[in-house]
Amino acid sequence: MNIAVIGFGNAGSKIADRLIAYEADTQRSLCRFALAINSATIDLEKLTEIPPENRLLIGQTDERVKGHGAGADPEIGAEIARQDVHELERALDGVPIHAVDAFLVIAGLGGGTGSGGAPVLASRLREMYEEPVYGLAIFPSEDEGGRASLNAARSVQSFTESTDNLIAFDNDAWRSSGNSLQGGYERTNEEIAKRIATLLAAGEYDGSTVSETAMDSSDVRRTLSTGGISTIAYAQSELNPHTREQKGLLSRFSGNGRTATNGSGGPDPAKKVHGLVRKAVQSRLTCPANILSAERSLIVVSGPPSEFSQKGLRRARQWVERETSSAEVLAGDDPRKNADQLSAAVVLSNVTEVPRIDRLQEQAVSAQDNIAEQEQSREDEIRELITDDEDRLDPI
Ligand SMILES: Nc1nc2c(ncn2[C@@H]2O[C@H](COP(=O)(O)OP(=O)(O)OP(=O)(O)O)[C@@H](O)[C@H]2O)c(=O)[nH]1
Ligand SMILES: [Mg+2]
Repeated sequence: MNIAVIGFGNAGSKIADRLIAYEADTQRSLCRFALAINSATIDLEKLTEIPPENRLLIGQTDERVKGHGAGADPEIGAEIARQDVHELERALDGVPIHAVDAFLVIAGLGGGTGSGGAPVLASRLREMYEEPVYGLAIFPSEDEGGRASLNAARSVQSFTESTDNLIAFDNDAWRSSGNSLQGGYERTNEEIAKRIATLLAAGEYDGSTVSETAMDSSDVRRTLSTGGISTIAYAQSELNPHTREQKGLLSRFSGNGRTATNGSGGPDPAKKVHGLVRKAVQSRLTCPANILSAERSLIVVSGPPSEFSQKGLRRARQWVERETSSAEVLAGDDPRKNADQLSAAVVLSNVTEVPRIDRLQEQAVSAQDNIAEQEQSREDEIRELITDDEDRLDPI
């Protein structure tokens, strides 16, 4: 499908930027419009793909913000989104709505601007347009502390209600050890972009011969129309590693590099497709969840048509149906003649057992209690400090 992507806050904008880069790298056609919204000037300047005229700074006239962010306060994030709603609407004037099948609003939920603002924007989009509005929510990792959990647990309520489907990504499950946070995020954002692009770009062909089991973007819409929260499984396999290793550079010039797989003792294509889908579902999901709780699922197998197998796809579909006990599992191919990988994305839609959300809520409740307690005791301490011991003095 073709989408209008909107990144809200710093994480949201960076991931939208990365998605556009990934789309270009893999010659997909996905984002027909991109917008980055933030309350921090400096973060907007760092983007590389979204053009400057599509970067919107909000909250400039708000005393508490003034170009420096919402300070991890989602109330401020929501307020400035409401205050600047006309600027938001004006920025959306550029959306080529006839060419767009859906909106995707992306935000990290641990801070203020994205967690507060993204649900406000999503609600407005649903009022303004007929097209579905999907969200991509990034949960903070546990070591970011109570305030981030509190923001996320509150935001996930309004973000789920304001979207047609909220795709979840848990930073906690994807934390990389031993690397700088920034380096870690770059890799993580690439992984997010891969999964979103493989899933949502299905149905927009690059001119390859259309396979018989080609995915239609209406299948993606149908699967995501459940509402609730979704998670994405993904796996990829490089094409012809065997042939490449053996022939090295020569294969590039002999012209038979890629097509050699099937005829030259490579794995049976049906097995390969089926195996890849299994591997996807058994590896790390964007947000860990009990796959048995999914309402609907959809499998996209993306790569050169020569690697596809109807039999493999059918078996994979049956396997996912059994594993997830989803009432409905759709499956299709996404032909990309120039791809150097075969990849599979499986979206598990409306999963209702997501341990990370329960944990976020627990942390949020205790953070909220702590914050209230600390505020009270600080007030008491200030009063004690500025009043004399036996209360003999009066303030002026
Ligand atoms: N995956 C990923 N997560 C990120 C990235 N940057 C930040 N985060 C997460 O997103 C959350 C929100 O951070 P930001 O997006 O910087 O916050 P903001 O929406 O700009 O809000 P304020 O800075 O408070 O105005 C953090 O708590 C992190 O969990 C990123 O590049 N990738
Ligand atoms: Mg920020």
